[in-house]
Amino acid sequence: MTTTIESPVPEQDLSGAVGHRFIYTYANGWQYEMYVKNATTIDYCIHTGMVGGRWVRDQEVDLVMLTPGVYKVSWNEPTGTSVSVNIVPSERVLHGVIFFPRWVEENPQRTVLFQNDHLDEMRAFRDAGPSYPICTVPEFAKITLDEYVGEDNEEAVAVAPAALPAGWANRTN
Ligand code: FER
Repeated sequence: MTTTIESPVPEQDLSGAVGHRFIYTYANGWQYEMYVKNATTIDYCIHTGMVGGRWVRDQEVDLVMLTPGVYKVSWNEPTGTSVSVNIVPSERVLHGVIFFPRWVEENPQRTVLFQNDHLDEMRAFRDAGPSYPICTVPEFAKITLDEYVGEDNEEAVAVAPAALPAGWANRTN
């Protein structure tokens, strides 16, 4: 169905994203893993890069289908970092834009932890700043794994990246 001014939202089918685990490597070498837990929630872990070792469960996100097979996931972290990721699983293409506040760019290691156990601490860092200038990181990534593990699977992202079995992130399909 075509969209109109009055009805600009395409009919939504999130089935190519919800319940999927994506492992991908950005052009700058950073390797990430995102589990789309349901239509409003992701769990993720960061294998390598500026904040490699960081992991997060139950991050609320906005997830939409732009056109069949093309998804967009956007959210704001308790740290103040904002992220928007476009995912095209059939092409194994992903594009992410990360907007880091200044304090994360200056001290990335402060965010390398299991964030769920440090939410108040992250909000305190966010509020202390500095926020600006924002460090914008726009990068394409190659999706190396797209694995359906089911919706609301609490086992999908359940341990620190360092505790995963050897070779976990290098599985491809
Ligand atoms: C991603 C890019 C950035 C992603 C998560 C982040 C799960 C999170 C960054 C941060 O909070 O440090 O593709 O996917």
